[in-house]
Amino acid sequence: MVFRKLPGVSASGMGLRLSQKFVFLLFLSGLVTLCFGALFFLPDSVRLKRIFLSKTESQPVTVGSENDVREHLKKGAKDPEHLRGITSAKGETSTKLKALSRKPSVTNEAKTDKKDAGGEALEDMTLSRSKTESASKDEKVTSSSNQGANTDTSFDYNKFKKCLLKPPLGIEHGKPSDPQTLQRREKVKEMMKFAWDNYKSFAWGKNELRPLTRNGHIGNMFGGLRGASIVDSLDTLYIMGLMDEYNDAKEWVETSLDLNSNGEASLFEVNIRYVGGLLSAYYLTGEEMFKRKVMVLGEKLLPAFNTPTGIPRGVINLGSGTSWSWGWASAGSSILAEFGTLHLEFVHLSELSNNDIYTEKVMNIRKLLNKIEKPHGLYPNFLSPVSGNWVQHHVSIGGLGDSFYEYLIKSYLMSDKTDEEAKTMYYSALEAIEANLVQKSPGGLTYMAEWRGGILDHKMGHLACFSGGMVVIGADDGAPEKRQHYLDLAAEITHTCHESYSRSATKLGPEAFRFDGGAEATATRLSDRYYILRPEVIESYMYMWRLTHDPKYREWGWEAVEALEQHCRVEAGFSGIRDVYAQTVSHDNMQQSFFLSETLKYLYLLFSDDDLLPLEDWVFNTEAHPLPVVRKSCLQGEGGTHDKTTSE
Ligand code: DMJ
Repeated sequence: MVFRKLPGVSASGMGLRLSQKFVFLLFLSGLVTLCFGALFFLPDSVRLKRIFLSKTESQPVTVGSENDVREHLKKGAKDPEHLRGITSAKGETSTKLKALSRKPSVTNEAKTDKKDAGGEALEDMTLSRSKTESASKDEKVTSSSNQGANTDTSFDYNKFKKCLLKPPLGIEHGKPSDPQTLQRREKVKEMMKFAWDNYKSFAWGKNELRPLTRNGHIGNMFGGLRGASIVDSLDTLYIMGLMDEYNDAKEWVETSLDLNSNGEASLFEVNIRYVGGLLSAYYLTGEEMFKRKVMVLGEKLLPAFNTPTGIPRGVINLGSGTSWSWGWASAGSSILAEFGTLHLEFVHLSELSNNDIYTEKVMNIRKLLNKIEKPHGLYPNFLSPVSGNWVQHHVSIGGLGDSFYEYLIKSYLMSDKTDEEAKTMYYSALEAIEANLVQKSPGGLTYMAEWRGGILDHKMGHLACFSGGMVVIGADDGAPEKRQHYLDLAAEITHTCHESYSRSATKLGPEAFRFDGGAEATATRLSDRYYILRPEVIESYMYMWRLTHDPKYREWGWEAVEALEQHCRVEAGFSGIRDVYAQTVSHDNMQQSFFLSETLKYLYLLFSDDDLLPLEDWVFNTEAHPLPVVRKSCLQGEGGTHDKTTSE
């Protein structure tokens, strides 16, 4: 539009007539309104939108991506398919959570949305404050969102011990009688000591060890909490009888684990590693300090559930209690494997505190998942915590979905087989998985494909290899006529996962392997070739060994030990590798904390007798922290089901 000054006509300083100026201003304000309104329709990943609308509340956001947080952060720029705008791997360059996500103010959202959704948000906020004094100044709950969960810490540990069927550490700490197995077990113990000693020397108090550069890594998954490797190692050190190391770890937790952090944490990661690690340490040792710590931490996680549906968001600020969804998660959604992997720990938080709030939180998730319509009986990976609806139809037994299924069967087992709802949900989910995802390759390998709105992606992630173990621990409790079928399925999946290891040059398995374009259990993409000391394949060997005693599982476990020693052991610890198919490996400079809590623990159990943490009494959380079966009637009654034929 061109404005010209007309002779003899009064005009403004800009040379416009009043009416022209008015029309121009009208046009301008219309344009501004239009642009601002358009912001609401932009995907949440658009930076402009985050700048202008960063504090907006209940509007679902739209950010496309797949795979779980761990996977996103790990894959980082390596794999564009998995990533929109996230640049680092867990254990590699740090990623700023703020850049990934938006932060709705939970408090306001809870207030505004409760009526519509019938959620529990407001109830949470009106709970009385904690009656329990914190154990130390470190443990003072400073969060404004303190919801008064710590009500009663008078859990009777002695009674709990009497309700176990067997001594946790067996007759002789599970020492195998066969000399070769014993020697192998000793080797695993030496690996643990080596990994621990190096962590202690170079990264003490940090979250993980960087073994090449000999320093510590903090990362951004734990909201400012430190010592992830220490908390993750407590039970492994204890069951291996590494008592000096265990005592160092315990002392650090007591004196230096500061729970008053104010950072942004993954609810899932803090739960499985810190809550799980502290719970196990308490149940195994009876040290009250672990219980006090875990109660304080558990309470700090509660505000994440203050959403219209009660489905927690993925990220929580441990100080303020503010929570929000991962920036990469589709449409502000929560992730199935994250909100579906809280049940075991939260039930135990209720047990220890005598406060049902934790159980209520996870039962509410269960209720919603049970009720919601499922495409072909399958559970998609993304769910809106605002509407309670699925956001995308991507189903996977690997990243994003995995431990949700694991926690269904384990909830049943941990309830002393009383949680019928979990049982029904697990076996129906497994039926749907078998009907839609389980495939046989041309070469005869059974695998679990991924499902995208009805279309199969013939890929199996390393993470999905836990499912051999999951299927075998549930084999006995399904329909009797299916028992053998489940045993066979578990064996076939474990065999496929072993193939993914044995077909590589290093005899370690890639992050993901495919069954298309001529591939059979091998990675076809460069970005899928790495191995980060993951436990899932070894986890399945351990369960398969316990439930079948087929010696091949111990042999396969030993192959993994040799490969780890040859390719992952470096001068100052263990490191992941970038390409399992390369003859000469390149290390990623990260000793993951789950290597100490899971990989080495499962190997140690594989070479131990079955009475070390007997499966009748213990269920492992998804980070391999053992949690006891809850025998309600025994705990509430006289107690005492202890098998007297065995000794402590
Ligand atoms: C662990 O942190 C847990 O096992 C989790 O469930 C997924 N995988 C990593 C290790 O691979």
